Amino acid sequence: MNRKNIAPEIPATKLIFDVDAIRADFPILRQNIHGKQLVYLDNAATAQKPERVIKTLDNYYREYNANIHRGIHTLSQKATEAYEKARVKVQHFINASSAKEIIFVRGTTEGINLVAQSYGRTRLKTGDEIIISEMEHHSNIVPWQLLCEQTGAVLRVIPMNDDGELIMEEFEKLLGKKTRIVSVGHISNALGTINPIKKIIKVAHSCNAIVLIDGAQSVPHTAIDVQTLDCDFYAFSGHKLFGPTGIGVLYGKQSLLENMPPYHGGGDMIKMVTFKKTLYNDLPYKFEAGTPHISGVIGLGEAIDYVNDIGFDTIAAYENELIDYAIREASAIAGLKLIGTARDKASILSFVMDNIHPHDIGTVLDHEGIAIRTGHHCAMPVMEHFHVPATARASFAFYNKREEVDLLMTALEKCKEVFK
Ligand code: C6P
Repeated sequence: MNRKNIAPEIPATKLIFDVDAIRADFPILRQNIHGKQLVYLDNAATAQKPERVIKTLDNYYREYNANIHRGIHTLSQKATEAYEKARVKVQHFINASSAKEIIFVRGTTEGINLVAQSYGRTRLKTGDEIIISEMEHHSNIVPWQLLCEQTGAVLRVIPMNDDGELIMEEFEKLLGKKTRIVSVGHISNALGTINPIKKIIKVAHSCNAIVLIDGAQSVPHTAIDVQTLDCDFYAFSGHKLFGPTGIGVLYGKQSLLENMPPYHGGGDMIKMVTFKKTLYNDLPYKFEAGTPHISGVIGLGEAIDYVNDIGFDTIAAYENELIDYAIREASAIAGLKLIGTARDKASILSFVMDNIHPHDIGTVLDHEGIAIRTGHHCAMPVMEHFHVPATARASFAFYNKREEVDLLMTALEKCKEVFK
């Protein structure tokens, strides 16, 4: 059966920017894997880094590596200035009202744990309720389970339908006087679903619950305005946003952060220490104990400049076309079932194939030079919902091309041949 006869043609008319020029910014993409041109479709796990970011890191270590907020010497001042400049870039990137609301953490995971332990542990008591959803990443499940064990709070879960969309009526039924925290993902890493977070935040606030948004999968694809959203906390990771690994951001409303105790103790988060009493530093330093990931922060700032230069209107328009194309092409492969068919969907194509384990798909694809992720994607409850042990997941960035989608589809047909 010829797929091309089935898949409706989508004209590549609106391809807005020069994707080849963009690809030239990413040196890692210029390599062969098993003798084939690399097709990198594992962007939801981590995105590749543009030359600018790599050069910024290189420059930092060559020219002004020093500890920050401590030294009177020139290098330390230079490093401190670059670090704090990056904080302001992040502030503007998500439209926070103050740089004090930007806390540098290791990633989304640490951001969520910080809120659970600092906000949650000091406020929640037995019988209070925390609402998450069935499609959360483990990073947005386990920290709340730990908090429940510590406080006696109860975890409630918004169910999803078989397209992988949250059932909003069920969410509203779960909400009540006992709800203290609602924590949901903006975009599901296992399904690609874009959740209606603005509505979730509004409804949760009407019950006086605070809302944390896990933005790990959304920041690379869509502009974020935390003030318009009115979320209380927003967490994301730098490495999915074309920046370094080991650095991430927790945004929190200043009024909340001011009243939260430190998460970690150590250097830089204090004003004064005696054995009797310690005075904590002001925001945001109260939450940044110890020497931070200085190069990571500076590199993240450069990554933000890079995506801003392309612009989210352009990115979203291009990526929407690409995912639509990928969905239509994949739907035309007999024996392939998409997992996650929400109406609002971002750049993630999760699927299973008849009689072929996802890990085998991943292995065959790797031999074709195509990198995808296979497994439960740290979202085991999603796998349980769809009664699958794992899925194969191709995830796209703005440097991916239709030709790469075509190569993926050809390789999937090859998988069928290999395992028939
Ligand atoms: N998802 C994926 O392949 P960290 O590891 O802290 O940078 O991000 C954790 C995280 C939290 N929430 C969501 C929605 C995520 O997708 C992730 C990371 C990767 O899907 C690695 S498991």
